[in-house]
Amino acid sequence: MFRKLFNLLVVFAVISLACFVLFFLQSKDHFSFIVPKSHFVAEGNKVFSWGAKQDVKQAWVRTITVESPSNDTTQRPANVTRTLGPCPETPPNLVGPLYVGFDFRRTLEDVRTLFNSSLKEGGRFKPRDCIAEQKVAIIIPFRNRHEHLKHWLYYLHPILMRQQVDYGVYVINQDGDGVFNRAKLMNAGYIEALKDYDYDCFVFSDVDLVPLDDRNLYRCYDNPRHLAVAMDKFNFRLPYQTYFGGVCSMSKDQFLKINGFPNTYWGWGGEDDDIYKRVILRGMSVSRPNYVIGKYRMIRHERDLHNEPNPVNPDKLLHTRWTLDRDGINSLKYTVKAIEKDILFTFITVDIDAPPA
Ligand SMILES: [Mn+2]
Repeated sequence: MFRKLFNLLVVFAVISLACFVLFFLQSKDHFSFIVPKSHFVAEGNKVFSWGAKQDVKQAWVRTITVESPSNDTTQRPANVTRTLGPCPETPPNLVGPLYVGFDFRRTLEDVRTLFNSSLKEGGRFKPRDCIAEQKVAIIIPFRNRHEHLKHWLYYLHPILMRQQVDYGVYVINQDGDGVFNRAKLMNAGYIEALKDYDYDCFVFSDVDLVPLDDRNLYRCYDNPRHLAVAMDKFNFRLPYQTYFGGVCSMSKDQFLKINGFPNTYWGWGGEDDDIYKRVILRGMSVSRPNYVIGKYRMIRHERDLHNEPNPVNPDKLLHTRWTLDRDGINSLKYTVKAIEKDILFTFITVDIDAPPA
């Protein structure tokens, strides 16, 4: 009697063990509970362990070389000119939520090594297997934030590649120690990028903002778009409904419709609200991704030197309606001091005639 029961128990144990093993082998995804999700980094359409640095490096390279596997690259005979079709409406290799951690040991040289083979001088990229609908210039107003730029480049390049964007990265560096002017630098970036390539879409991004979801597409829409809707700094919410700071995109037409950005907001604050007002005053609305896709991580930092909140700026906002037509891209004056082409970005130093700090 006991023997029979024992045998039954053994058989049962073996069967459940087999089921258990089968269940795991069937779906690799179930392993993720063994290592917490946050220890994974999503790259390409695979998920790699963040552990060994060498592995990650290899992974990046592999992801880039297999861009857009939907096209039958293997079937194509060599030395035959390919006729490329338009890129699909939804990029096929997006992975969704991303792990973003800012590893201080990472160097710019590391980042260069990663993307050397996939980028062209000046931080330029084009999808290899299809023709992107838009040509996008990414404009980053900048001064003394090399530490942030390195992280931005590390995260954004692979995201933009997966998004199949035909893009270039322009870092607009304010020359000298005068008062900072974010909006004027972005205006200069618009003009300088157009000297380089026939861009029809512009994404203006702070150097310290990294998206946490690659479905947040860096492209232009029917209306000016605000991309940074859920920053960790603001508890993943909009600080206020009309907030337009951090990252936004505008087509060339939309940008010209609002006469570009104001040149007269020196120091911190106000310029983003002025831009929002320009958009509304010109009869457009603001498009946004949802709170899931629109998540961002901001690199923590101290307030910059010579970029103090300017008490004059809030008052200026009352006059946007009247200043819009004469303060903007049509009144912009600056001097280019240097243009340096890195493999990861184009670095343009401009003198914007800043008042002394
Ligand atoms: Mn910041």
